[in-house]
Amino acid sequence: MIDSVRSFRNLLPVAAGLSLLLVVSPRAAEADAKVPLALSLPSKSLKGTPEDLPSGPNIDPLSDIPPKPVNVPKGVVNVALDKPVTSSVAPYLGELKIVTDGKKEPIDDDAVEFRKGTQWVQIDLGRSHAIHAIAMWHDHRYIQVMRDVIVQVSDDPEFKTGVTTLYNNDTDNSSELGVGTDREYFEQHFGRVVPANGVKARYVRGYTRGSNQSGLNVWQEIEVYALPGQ
Ligand SMILES: [Ca+2]
Ligand SMILES: [Ca+2]
Repeated sequence: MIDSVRSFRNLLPVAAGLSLLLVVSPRAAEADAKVPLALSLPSKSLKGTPEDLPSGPNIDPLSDIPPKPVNVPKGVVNVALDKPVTSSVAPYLGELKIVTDGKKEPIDDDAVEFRKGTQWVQIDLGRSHAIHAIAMWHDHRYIQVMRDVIVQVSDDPEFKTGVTTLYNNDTDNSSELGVGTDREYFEQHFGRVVPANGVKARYVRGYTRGSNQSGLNVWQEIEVYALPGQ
Protein backbone atom coordinates (compact mmCIF):
# COMPACT_ATOMS: atom_id res chain seq x y z
CA MET A 1 0.00 0.00 0.00
CA ILE A 2 2.72 2.42 1.08
CA ASP A 3 4.72 1.44 -1.97
CA SER A 4 1.88 2.26 -4.32
CA VAL A 5 1.34 5.70 -2.66
CA ARG A 6 5.06 6.35 -3.03
CA SER A 7 5.08 5.45 -6.69
CA PHE A 8 1.99 7.61 -7.24
CA ARG A 9 3.85 10.53 -5.66
CA ASN A 10 6.83 9.81 -7.86
CA LEU A 11 4.54 10.05 -10.84
CA LEU A 12 3.11 13.44 -9.84
CA PRO A 13 5.87 15.55 -11.39
CA VAL A 14 5.58 13.50 -14.59
CA ALA A 15 1.81 14.07 -14.66
CA ALA A 16 2.34 17.80 -14.06
CA GLY A 17 4.80 17.85 -16.94
CA LEU A 18 2.36 16.05 -19.22
CA SER A 19 -0.48 18.46 -18.42
CA LEU A 20 1.90 21.36 -19.18
CA LEU A 21 2.60 19.78 -22.58
CA LEU A 22 -1.12 19.43 -23.19
CA VAL A 23 -1.60 23.14 -22.45
CA VAL A 24 1.30 24.22 -24.66
CA SER A 25 0.76 22.04 -27.71
CA PRO A 26 -2.61 23.48 -28.86
CA ARG A 27 -1.00 26.93 -28.87
CA ALA A 28 1.92 25.64 -30.93
CA ALA A 29 -0.56 24.07 -33.36
CA GLU A 30 -2.43 27.37 -33.61
CA ALA A 31 0.80 29.21 -34.44
CA ASP A 32 1.45 26.72 -37.25
CA ALA A 33 -2.09 26.94 -38.60
CA LYS A 34 -2.41 28.38 -42.08
CA VAL A 35 -5.20 30.57 -43.35
CA PRO A 36 -6.12 31.63 -46.91
CA LEU A 37 -4.32 34.86 -47.85
CA ALA A 38 -6.93 37.64 -47.97
CA LEU A 39 -5.97 40.27 -50.54
CA SER A 40 -7.39 43.74 -50.84
CA LEU A 41 -8.46 43.57 -54.49
CA PRO A 42 -8.69 46.62 -56.77
CA SER A 43 -11.75 47.20 -58.91
CA LYS A 44 -12.20 45.33 -62.15
CA SER A 45 -11.25 47.06 -65.41
CA LEU A 46 -14.24 48.31 -67.40
CA LYS A 47 -12.40 47.99 -70.70
CA GLY A 48 -13.99 44.67 -71.64
CA THR A 49 -12.60 41.46 -73.05
CA PRO A 50 -10.73 41.57 -76.38
CA GLU A 51 -12.07 39.21 -79.06
CA ASP A 52 -8.74 37.68 -80.04
CA LEU A 53 -7.55 36.37 -76.67
CA PRO A 54 -4.42 34.26 -76.87
CA SER A 55 -4.93 30.60 -76.02
CA GLY A 56 -2.72 27.57 -75.62
CA PRO A 57 -1.96 24.61 -73.39
CA ASN A 58 0.17 26.78 -71.08
CA ILE A 59 -2.33 29.64 -70.57
CA ASP A 60 -4.85 29.49 -67.73
CA PRO A 61 -8.27 30.10 -69.32
CA LEU A 62 -9.91 33.45 -68.59
CA SER A 63 -12.36 33.15 -65.70
CA ASP A 64 -14.40 35.38 -63.40
CA ILE A 65 -13.99 32.86 -60.59
CA PRO A 66 -11.33 34.01 -58.11
CA PRO A 67 -8.26 31.76 -58.09
CA LYS A 68 -7.85 29.36 -55.17
CA PRO A 69 -6.22 31.38 -52.37
CA VAL A 70 -2.69 30.58 -51.20
CA ASN A 71 -2.46 29.50 -47.55
CA VAL A 72 -0.18 31.54 -45.29
CA PRO A 73 0.48 31.77 -41.54
CA LYS A 74 -2.16 33.79 -39.71
CA GLY A 75 -1.12 37.42 -39.21
CA VAL A 76 1.05 38.02 -42.29
CA VAL A 77 1.30 41.62 -43.52
CA ASN A 78 2.56 43.27 -46.72
CA VAL A 79 6.17 44.11 -45.85
CA ALA A 80 6.77 45.63 -49.32
CA LEU A 81 4.43 48.59 -48.78
CA ASP A 82 6.27 51.86 -49.56
CA LYS A 83 9.65 50.05 -49.73
CA PRO A 84 12.23 51.38 -52.24
CA VAL A 85 12.11 50.10 -55.83
CA THR A 86 14.86 49.90 -58.45
CA SER A 87 14.67 48.67 -62.05
CA SER A 88 16.72 47.37 -64.97
CA VAL A 89 15.95 50.53 -66.97
CA ALA A 90 14.46 53.88 -65.96
CA PRO A 91 10.70 54.07 -66.47
CA TYR A 92 9.55 56.14 -69.43
CA LEU A 93 6.10 56.68 -67.95
CA GLY A 94 5.24 56.88 -64.26
CA GLU A 95 7.44 56.51 -61.19
CA LEU A 96 9.07 53.48 -59.57
CA LYS A 97 7.30 54.12 -56.26
CA ILE A 98 4.05 53.09 -58.00
CA VAL A 99 5.20 49.44 -57.58
CA THR A 100 4.87 49.56 -53.77
CA ASP A 101 2.46 52.46 -53.08
CA GLY A 102 -0.47 50.18 -52.20
CA LYS A 103 -2.58 51.38 -55.16
CA LYS A 104 -3.45 49.08 -58.05
CA GLU A 105 -6.62 50.38 -59.65
CA PRO A 106 -6.98 49.82 -63.43
CA ILE A 107 -6.05 53.44 -64.25
CA ASP A 108 -3.02 55.04 -65.91
CA ASP A 109 -1.93 56.79 -62.68
CA ASP A 110 -1.44 53.38 -61.01
CA ALA A 111 0.88 51.97 -63.71
CA VAL A 112 4.61 52.47 -64.36
CA GLU A 113 5.86 51.56 -67.85
CA PHE A 114 9.25 50.46 -69.16
CA ARG A 115 10.69 49.95 -72.60
CA LYS A 116 10.60 46.60 -74.38
CA GLY A 117 12.82 43.58 -73.81
CA THR A 118 13.24 41.56 -70.64
CA GLN A 119 13.09 44.11 -67.82
CA TRP A 120 12.87 43.84 -64.04
CA VAL A 121 11.77 45.79 -61.02
CA GLN A 122 13.26 45.05 -57.60
CA ILE A 123 12.10 45.78 -54.06
CA ASP A 124 14.44 46.20 -51.09
CA LEU A 125 12.54 44.98 -48.03
CA GLY A 126 15.18 46.61 -45.80
CA ARG A 127 16.15 43.30 -44.16
CA SER A 128 15.66 39.61 -44.73
CA HIS A 129 12.12 38.33 -44.10
CA ALA A 130 10.63 34.83 -44.09
CA ILE A 131 8.39 35.36 -47.14
CA HIS A 132 5.16 33.36 -47.36
CA ALA A 133 3.54 34.77 -50.51
CA ILE A 134 4.08 37.38 -53.20
CA ALA A 135 1.12 38.98 -54.97
CA MET A 136 1.59 40.91 -58.22
CA TRP A 137 -0.41 43.04 -60.58
CA HIS A 138 1.40 43.94 -63.81
CA ASP A 139 -1.30 45.68 -65.83
CA HIS A 140 -4.93 44.72 -65.34
CA ARG A 141 -6.15 47.83 -67.20
CA TYR A 142 -6.38 45.41 -70.13
CA ILE A 143 -7.04 41.67 -70.24
CA GLN A 144 -3.70 40.46 -71.54
CA VAL A 145 -1.02 37.84 -70.96
CA MET A 146 2.37 39.10 -69.79
CA ARG A 147 5.31 37.17 -71.20
CA ASP A 148 8.22 35.68 -69.24
CA VAL A 149 6.78 36.36 -65.80
CA ILE A 150 9.61 35.45 -63.44
CA VAL A 151 9.73 36.11 -59.69
CA GLN A 152 12.98 35.66 -57.79
CA VAL A 153 14.15 36.44 -54.25
CA SER A 154 17.66 36.77 -52.83
CA ASP A 155 19.72 38.39 -50.08
CA ASP A 156 22.09 39.58 -52.85
CA PRO A 157 20.94 42.88 -54.41
CA GLU A 158 22.77 41.87 -57.63
CA PHE A 159 20.94 38.50 -57.77
CA LYS A 160 24.23 36.72 -58.51
CA THR A 161 24.18 34.37 -55.49
CA GLY A 162 21.57 32.65 -53.35
CA VAL A 163 18.75 33.21 -55.82
CA THR A 164 15.45 31.35 -55.36
CA THR A 165 13.07 31.36 -58.34
CA LEU A 166 9.47 31.27 -57.10
CA TYR A 167 7.71 31.60 -60.47
CA ASN A 168 8.83 31.29 -64.09
CA ASN A 169 6.52 30.90 -67.09
CA ASP A 170 9.23 31.56 -69.70
CA THR A 171 8.85 28.12 -71.28
CA ASP A 172 11.06 28.94 -74.30
CA ASN A 173 13.76 30.56 -72.14
CA SER A 174 13.70 33.75 -74.24
CA SER A 175 14.71 35.73 -71.14
CA GLU A 176 17.63 33.33 -70.54
CA LEU A 177 17.00 32.81 -66.84
CA GLY A 178 16.17 29.14 -67.24
CA VAL A 179 13.25 27.23 -68.75
CA GLY A 180 10.08 27.99 -66.79
CA THR A 181 7.37 25.45 -66.03
CA ASP A 182 4.71 27.77 -64.60
CA ARG A 183 1.64 28.88 -66.52
CA GLU A 184 0.77 32.07 -68.32
CA TYR A 185 -2.38 33.84 -67.13
CA PHE A 186 -4.58 36.80 -67.96
CA GLU A 187 -4.05 40.04 -66.08
CA GLN A 188 -7.16 40.61 -63.96
CA HIS A 189 -7.97 42.46 -60.75
CA PHE A 190 -7.31 39.18 -58.90
CA GLY A 191 -3.58 39.62 -59.54
CA ARG A 192 -1.37 36.55 -59.25
CA VAL A 193 -0.25 35.10 -55.93
CA VAL A 194 2.95 33.09 -55.75
CA PRO A 195 3.54 30.85 -52.69
CA ALA A 196 6.96 31.35 -51.08
CA ASN A 197 6.85 28.85 -48.16
CA GLY A 198 8.88 30.98 -45.75
CA VAL A 199 11.95 31.48 -47.95
CA LYS A 200 14.23 34.08 -46.34
CA ALA A 201 15.25 37.03 -48.50
CA ARG A 202 15.70 40.81 -48.46
CA TYR A 203 15.21 41.50 -52.17
CA VAL A 204 12.34 40.59 -54.49
CA ARG A 205 12.75 40.87 -58.25
CA GLY A 206 10.02 40.56 -60.88
CA TYR A 207 10.76 40.15 -64.60
CA THR A 208 8.54 40.50 -67.65
CA ARG A 209 9.07 40.64 -71.39
CA GLY A 210 6.08 42.60 -72.69
CA SER A 211 2.66 41.08 -73.22
CA ASN A 212 0.58 39.62 -76.04
CA GLN A 213 -0.66 43.19 -76.69
CA SER A 214 2.53 45.22 -76.40
CA GLY A 215 6.29 44.87 -76.19
CA LEU A 216 6.28 47.30 -73.27
CA ASN A 217 6.61 46.24 -69.64
CA VAL A 218 4.19 47.50 -66.99
CA TRP A 219 3.90 47.19 -63.21
CA GLN A 220 1.11 48.25 -60.88
CA GLU A 221 1.93 46.60 -57.54
CA ILE A 222 3.95 43.92 -55.78
CA GLU A 223 2.93 42.79 -52.28
CA VAL A 224 5.21 40.61 -50.16
CA TYR A 225 3.63 38.80 -47.24
CA ALA A 226 5.57 37.96 -44.08
CA LEU A 227 4.88 37.82 -40.35
CA PRO A 228 5.87 41.05 -38.57
CA GLY A 229 9.30 40.63 -36.98
CA GLN A 230 10.17 37.54 -39.04
CA1 LIG B 1 0.77 50.74 -57.18
CA1 LIG C 1 9.45 33.47 -73.35
